[in-house]
Amino acid sequence: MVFGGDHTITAPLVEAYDEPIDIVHFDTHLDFVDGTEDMKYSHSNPIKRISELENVNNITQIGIRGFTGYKSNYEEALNYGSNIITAADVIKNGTSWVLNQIPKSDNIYVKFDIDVIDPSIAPGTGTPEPGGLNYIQMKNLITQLHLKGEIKGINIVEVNPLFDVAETTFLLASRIVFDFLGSIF
Ligand SMILES: [Mn+2]
Repeated sequence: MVFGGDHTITAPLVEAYDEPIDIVHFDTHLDFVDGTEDMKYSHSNPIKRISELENVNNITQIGIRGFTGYKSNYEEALNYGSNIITAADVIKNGTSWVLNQIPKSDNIYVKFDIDVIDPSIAPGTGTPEPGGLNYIQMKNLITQLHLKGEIKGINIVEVNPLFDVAETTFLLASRIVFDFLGSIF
């Protein structure tokens, strides 16, 4: 379990595994911006970098929404074969449906960006977007992930205390960690 700040950190973390791995990615953003030669690794492209790794199989991206993505990145993620589940999909179809969309796996790596949660309860992050998941939806998803296969790791990113209100966001992030670990053990 690694607590990031900026989620640039996620691609090197996944690269460190020397076994096939499937990614479950909770985020507002696809993180599929390619970046430039002098900024190959940034907070906008960890999933793009992960998609280039030979040990990575399926990528499921959950909670996607908002104004900050480019159409070309969306198309690139689809062309790669990313399984994109929007926040609207989660709200419309429910968390059991979402869990059915995640393939069974021997090795699951979870990338958790706090901005997948609605900013009304998680304001302390750099790129908040309205229309996110609520706590119960997030809890249902995160505590049943282990039923899909062995959890190999989780990386929690983008909690920013400078933007937080009454410590709401970091308390929520730590609660999600407790829920997640509790469900596994
Ligand atoms: Mn994000």
